[in-house]
Amino acid sequence: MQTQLTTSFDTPFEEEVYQGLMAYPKHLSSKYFYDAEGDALFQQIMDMPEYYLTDREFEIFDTYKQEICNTFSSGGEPFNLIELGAGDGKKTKILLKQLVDSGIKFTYEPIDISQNVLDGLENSLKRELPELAVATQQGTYFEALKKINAKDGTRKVILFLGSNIGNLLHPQAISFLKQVQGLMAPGDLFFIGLDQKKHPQTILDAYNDPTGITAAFNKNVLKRINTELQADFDLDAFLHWEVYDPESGTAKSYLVANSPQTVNIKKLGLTVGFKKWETIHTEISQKYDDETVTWLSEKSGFRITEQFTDVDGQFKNYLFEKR
Ligand code: AVJ
Repeated sequence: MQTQLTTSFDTPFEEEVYQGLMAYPKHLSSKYFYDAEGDALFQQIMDMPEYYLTDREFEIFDTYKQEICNTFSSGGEPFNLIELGAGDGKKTKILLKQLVDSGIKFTYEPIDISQNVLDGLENSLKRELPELAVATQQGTYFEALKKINAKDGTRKVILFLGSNIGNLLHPQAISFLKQVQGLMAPGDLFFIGLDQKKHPQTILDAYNDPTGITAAFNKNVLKRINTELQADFDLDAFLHWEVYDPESGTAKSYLVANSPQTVNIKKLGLTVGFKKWETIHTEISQKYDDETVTWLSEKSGFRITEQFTDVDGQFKNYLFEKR
């Protein structure tokens, strides 16, 4: 039973929580995992042995930094290096160092949903690469896109690493890529990292670690609802559950109620009932193959001009150009 007492929302978070918990089946967006605590948990995830994505992309950059940076600096004129969802920049720093060392003129513009993450990144860059020009921007990917000035004459190289686009279903990903494509001028580049289809168990292990870090990360959205919207979710009353469909390449995360319960969300004037085993779908992490990437690129007006992969073909970085 769900009671509605109020319908005015102060923030997109409030509105999305309201819509998601009133829906059947229930859902919440993974973009709300990332507050200071969620950022720290994702940092721990990237350090886990099971979460191979970060290590494989790091390996690709370490192996091909020269080739990658040569493609970015083609012609040698200055450019803006824009990164969507920059995070801690651990992998990007390999490329940044390479570009700085080669004397190429460029400005680094990291964009992230978390101001906390951006502050950390800016500080570490000041220490590690003091000569680098950095301009951070806080916002969602979609907000960030609006801030990228299509008419700015400076050449753009846009980075979208870490398989971050995997949080979007294909139609959303295509619409996003189309928007990026629309902001690009001829000669601009888009460099994207996409996790590849692989042994299903490897994927399940990456999203279902034995220490429970991923579970805590998944439940962080409930924790945020508790603190920011004055709610009383019992975090122990939900299981973290991961499934992977090897046909579609879609990994999905759920929170599953292990007992019947009622949750009050004061800020929304909302009471939400859960039946035993009722689910909240919280995240998708899409896995790709070359056919799918070619299809996505063509659908959104791009052409793949280069690709780089690790020795086992677990992860790939693709260079897209406007068609
Ligand atoms: C940051 C979206 C790439 O989906 O692999 C990690 C987030 N979720 N473990 C991913 C995540 C659970 C991650 N991305």
